[in-house]
Parts: sequence; structure tokens; C-alpha cells
Amino acid sequence: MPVGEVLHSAGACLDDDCWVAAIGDDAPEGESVFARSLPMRKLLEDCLLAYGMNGHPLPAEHGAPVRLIVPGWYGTNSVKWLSRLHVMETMLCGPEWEEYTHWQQEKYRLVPQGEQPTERETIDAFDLGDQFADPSIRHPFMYGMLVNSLIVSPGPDESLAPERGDSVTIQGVAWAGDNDISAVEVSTDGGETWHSATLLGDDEQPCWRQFGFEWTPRSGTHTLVSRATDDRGRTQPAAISDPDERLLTIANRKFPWNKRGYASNAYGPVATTVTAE
Ligand SMILES: Nc1nc2c(c(=O)[nH]1)N[C@H]1C(S)=C(S)[C@@H](COP(=O)(O)O)O[C@H]1N2
Ligand SMILES: [Mo]
Repeated sequence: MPVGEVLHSAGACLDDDCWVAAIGDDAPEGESVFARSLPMRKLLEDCLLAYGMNGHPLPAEHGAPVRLIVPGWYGTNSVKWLSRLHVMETMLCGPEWEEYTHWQQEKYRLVPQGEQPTERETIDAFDLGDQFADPSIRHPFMYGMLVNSLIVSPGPDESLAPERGDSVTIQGVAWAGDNDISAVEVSTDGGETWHSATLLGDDEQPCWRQFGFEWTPRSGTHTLVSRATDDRGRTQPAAISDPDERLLTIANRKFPWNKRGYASNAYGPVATTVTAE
């Protein structure tokens, strides 16, 4: 069910610049409550309250009786065991909301080596790439996902035995948060050279794109890797930076190292090694 319908029938203020605190019901007595602040604009655009999954009631471990689904944003925003939606003017912050701020203000932020995030009342950019580009946001929040991709077949350490001269189909998926995928490239030599993959399926498909690439392997060991580009021209970086580089944004094809290892979309660390006979 669209969240907007519930907010509307409750007579809540639906102004674009409001925030909605989505509060979970899983905290033991006296511990920080799991809660996320989400901008009203996103909630009204495409967020859902889910009470079923694949035609069955929602299982307990996925948030029954009802959870929030925030499409295109990092999973942490999809609050499970939802007990309350609270419309407010700011994110959860300050002493008044003390029990509710831990997961919003301290965890699920990108923090470089040697720094501590400070509380924010509000921000104006949500896509993680846009937060990187906003100098007022030093420690970005885990909201809109960066462009990313994965090869799913062949699988890690698979041995391929194609007939001589036959090709193998490399298949994978790519996604770009609230943006669309515009291209995917595949490399069979660990990122030295790249080939355009074919985007499959429907480009109206909002969440992810499948891709394929026909490859005729020579015998030996190969490192397969994919990299996607979104419709704003942003491409996955190659590697994660060193902590002491203290990067605050993607630069020199490096993703900024952060304390909890969140949100990396670098293609290098997820390469797949396969052997062809
Ligand atoms: N109430 C509540 N909701 C939560 C969490 C939680 O700890 N408590 N974890 C979040 C995180 S970090 C993720 S990745 C997803 C995981 O959802 P899943 O278990 O359905 O895969 O739930 C999110 N929602
Ligand atoms: Mo998570």
C-alpha cells in the first residue's frame, strides 16, 4: 500500500520539505530504537507499506506485520516491524528524540578515518552521489544508492568447459538507485580492457537492469568484472581508497574509504575468477 494513502487518511501534513520518522518496534527496553528519517517527497513518490511478500504474508524476519519499503535506497531505510510514522520538520535529532537518533545520526553515515559525525537537522541532497557533491554534507547519510553492478554467471571459481570456439554468456545485474542504467561494460582481464554489454529487458523497469555479454574464452584463468554507468554519466570507480587518503567523494576512480565499509560501488573488490579448460 502506498505510504501516501496512510499519511493522507491520517490528515498528516504532506509538505515536500517535511521529514517522516519511521520507527521500528524491535528495541529491547532501554536500548536505542531503530528509526530512520525520510524526506516526505520520497515517501510520497514511491514508498510502500508491505504486509505480504511473493503472495504470502510477510515473514517475521522481514518485518511482519508491516514494514516500510523505500525503493532504490539502501536497505537500512526499509524499516521493519514498523510501529509508528511521525511527521516532523527535521530529521530525528536533539535531546527530545535521544532514544531514536542513534541509527539515524551515528550509524549509517559515511565517516572517514579519525572523524565523528555530528547531528544534522536537515539536508537537501539524498542521492549519495549528490551528497558527495555537496560540501555542506561532510558525513553523508545512507539514502539513494550509487550505480552498481554484479556478475552472477559464471559464478566465482567456476570451471568453464565450452566446446572449442564456443561462447559463454556472462550475465549480471546493474542498478542505480533512483536513476536509470545507461550502459554496462564487461572486462575479462580484470579491468584492463572493456566491452559493451547488452542491456536486457525493459528500460522502464524501475529497479534494476539485467545485462549479458557473449564471450569466447581462451583456456586459462580470467578475472571477470562489470562496471555500470547511470543516466547522469556516473560510472563505478575501480577501487576503494586507503583510509589515510581521507577522501570525501569518489576521486581518481577511488571510492572513499569509510569506517563501516558502507556503500562501496567499486568494481575491483567484487571481481570473479573463472577458469576455462
Ligand atoms: N526495525 C528494524 N528495521 C530494519 C533494521 C533493523 O535492525 N530494525 N535493519 C535494516 C537494515 S540495515 C537492512 S539491510 C534491512 C534488511 O532487511 P531484510 O532483513 O528484510 O533483508 O532492514 C532494515 N530495517
Ligand atoms: Mo543493512
